[in-house]
Amino acid sequence: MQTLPNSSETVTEVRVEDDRTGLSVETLKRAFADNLFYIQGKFPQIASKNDFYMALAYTVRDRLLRRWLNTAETYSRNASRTVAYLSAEFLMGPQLGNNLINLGIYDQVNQAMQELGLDLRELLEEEEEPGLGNGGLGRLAACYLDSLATLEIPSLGYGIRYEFGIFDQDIKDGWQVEITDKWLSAGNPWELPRPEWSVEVKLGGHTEKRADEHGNFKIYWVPNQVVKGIPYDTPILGYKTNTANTLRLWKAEAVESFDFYAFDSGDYLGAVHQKTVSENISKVLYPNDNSAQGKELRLAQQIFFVSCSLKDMMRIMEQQKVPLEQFPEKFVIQLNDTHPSVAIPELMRLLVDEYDMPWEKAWGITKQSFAYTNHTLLPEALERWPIGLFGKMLPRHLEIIYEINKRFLDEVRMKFPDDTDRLRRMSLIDESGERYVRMAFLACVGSYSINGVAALHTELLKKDVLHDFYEMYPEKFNNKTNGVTPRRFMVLSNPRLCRLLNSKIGDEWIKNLYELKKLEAFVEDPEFRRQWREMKLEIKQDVADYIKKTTDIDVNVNSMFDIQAKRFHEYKRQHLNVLHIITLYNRIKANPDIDITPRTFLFGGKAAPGYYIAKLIIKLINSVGDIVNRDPDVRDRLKVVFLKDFNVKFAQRIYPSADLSEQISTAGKEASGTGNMKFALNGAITIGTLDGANVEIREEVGAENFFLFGLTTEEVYALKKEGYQPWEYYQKDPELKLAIDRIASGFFSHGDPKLFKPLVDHLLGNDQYMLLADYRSYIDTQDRVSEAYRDIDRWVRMSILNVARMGKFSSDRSIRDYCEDFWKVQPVNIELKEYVQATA
Ligand code: F58
Repeated sequence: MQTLPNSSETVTEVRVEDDRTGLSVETLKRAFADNLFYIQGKFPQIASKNDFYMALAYTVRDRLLRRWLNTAETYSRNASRTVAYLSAEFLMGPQLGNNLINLGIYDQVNQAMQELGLDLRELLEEEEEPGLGNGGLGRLAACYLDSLATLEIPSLGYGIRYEFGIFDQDIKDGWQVEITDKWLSAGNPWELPRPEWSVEVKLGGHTEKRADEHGNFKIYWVPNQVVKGIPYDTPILGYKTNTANTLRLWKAEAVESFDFYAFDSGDYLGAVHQKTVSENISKVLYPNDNSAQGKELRLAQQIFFVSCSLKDMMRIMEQQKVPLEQFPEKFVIQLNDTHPSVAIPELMRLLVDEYDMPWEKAWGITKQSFAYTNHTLLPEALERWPIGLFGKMLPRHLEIIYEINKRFLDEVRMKFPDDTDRLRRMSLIDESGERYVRMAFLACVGSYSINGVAALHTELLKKDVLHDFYEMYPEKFNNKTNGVTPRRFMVLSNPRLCRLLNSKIGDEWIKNLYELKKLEAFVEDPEFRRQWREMKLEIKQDVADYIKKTTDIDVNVNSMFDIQAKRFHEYKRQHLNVLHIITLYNRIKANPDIDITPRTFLFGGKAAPGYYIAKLIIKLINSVGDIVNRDPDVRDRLKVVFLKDFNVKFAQRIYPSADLSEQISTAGKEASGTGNMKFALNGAITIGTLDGANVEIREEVGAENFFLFGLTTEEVYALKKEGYQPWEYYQKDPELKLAIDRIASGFFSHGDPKLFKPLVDHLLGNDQYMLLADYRSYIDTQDRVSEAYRDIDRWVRMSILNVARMGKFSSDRSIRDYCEDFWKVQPVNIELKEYVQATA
């Protein structure tokens, strides 16, 4: 107890819960009612579910704001070294539930809502998720923001505030139909616009060499378009810390002066057109996963958010009085793949052209500031921009890239004299036909660190895709195996599992996932195994109810839930899974009394709208489901369900219910995978190839708790080299032949053999992803899976051990690795200033 200064009487200091910061049930209820009234302008009798959701979201946001402002103030006062995570995608998923968990008030809010006659779960369902990403890469960025805040690392996420995120998926007659995602239509309570920090970005035009006022010749860029970027900030709260970092997303708008000019000259329609063109930049997320799209608008998006973000960093430095020379000490810029790599010439341009810095000094700063993460080995996903298109939009950047390239090739020549072929291979400009800028090479030259996202992936980068760069700069290469946040993908999504874990090992694991190891001590406890089994059954029942409600299909919760949920791509081989389903079906048809382990096959995932074969695979799954689910011979032993519109919200629902996780990509194709981690953390057993992070998951959980099949990467390479003949596999294996023949004959397409012909032709033609080569191994392994599932006690042990041994795959571990290895950023503790009221 304190006395206030200058008080004559005894004054008692009483801490009163403020309506905007208090965390007790009573205060939360009061704040909620207040927000419903003053922000939504509604009273309970006429409020919609969305009004209630909004009132609650604002109640939670108020509590974030206090932490957020304290954090910002501390970073600003200390001029803390900061990670700037640049990503074209942040697949955040719904915010409310996660913020409740991280604030530690989920139970209080649940009770508050109950007392008000509302159901928290229904309100959570109400939130439109910000789907500002395609899949793994965008979701990884979101997990990393959660871990950065939890580990109290000063950081900023920079990206684009797309008006339309990833499309919603509907299924009509078995086909995918895309619907625009209108995530902002009901308003976004989590963001704060910051128009005072808007910046301008130039596009197009040409460059001129002119003397400045001192008679020195300089390059001037005369653009033909200028757009304004307005930052929208979202607080990112760590788990049970006071740290709330910022996700800053840029929205494109027209620059007023441009409109005025056109209006003045009487070109009204021209002015309006100009405005639309500018706003288009942040209109829509490109919906491609693992393929680059060489579109002008995409390049405009990249330079737009990158330029806005760099200028924002410079503004922050100025405000904190950090000299520009110290850019690499103040910021480390992590490039999430090559999409933001145009930041390298843009930083050069800012330093050289706008701050008059000599080239050598600017280059020294630049190459100490950037670090590059590669996420793919697929050649079609490696970005390259045609010189013509690039130069038209970014004439000055192209000149800068030429200069970087010239100096870089001199370096190569020094290190490898008389190796002209190497110069051709390593040039930042691909001159083999139409000329292109190679963005991955630019990222390698301009960064001090280059990392892959799983051990195997990094090795393949060094050996293959970036081999020349590895020889040139071996010290730059390192691995950072991906991870996922246990807050969203366990605590929030799987409360039943968490309760069981907490009852045995406490809740330390939420911050230190290696603590899960302690579970191993209970694996021999039959009562614990019974609880585990019961828990899984309850979760499966929930999902079964959801399936019934959304598809009207009955599924048997005692059957094995065999799930493949991820983007659709041929290399991920959802169609290999289908070949297994058809094989089981054929066995039943040949022998209706066959003893088969009942399975429910669940699929979820979107296909890029322009990727025909991927969409045809979705159609095939639905067509096979139509036949199998209705065939009386099957007697409910097999069910095939395609669950539409797989997104973050839906992922959280489905991962906990899996018995078997399908991670069946062709070896050497999946950089890491992160769904594989989410399934295993929720107790699914993996059937998988030695690809991406599967290799490390198997290492951790033990070979006996993982179903391995298929060719290794070396075997894939070798088989390709010796001339792979899929036809031979087809001819040799009667089960394989029958499965493919059934598809080809029109058995699943009302007798129409044409429908799936393109798919069959791919498989029997060159079978790029080697399904036929892996088929037999996959089927035999699936037979072992079925066998194992029959011994449910053995299965439960495997499931427990999977969870117990997955500690490595927390995104906290990944982020710690980044920090210690090359970010060199320290945690900063945030003190919460108390709100104190005094009464006599
Ligand atoms: C994914 N890449 C990898 N790219 O495929 C996956 O193995 C890895 O786990 C994940 O990154 C995280 O490291 C991926 O999702 C994209 O979606 C890009 C979007 C923009 C166009 C090019 C592909």
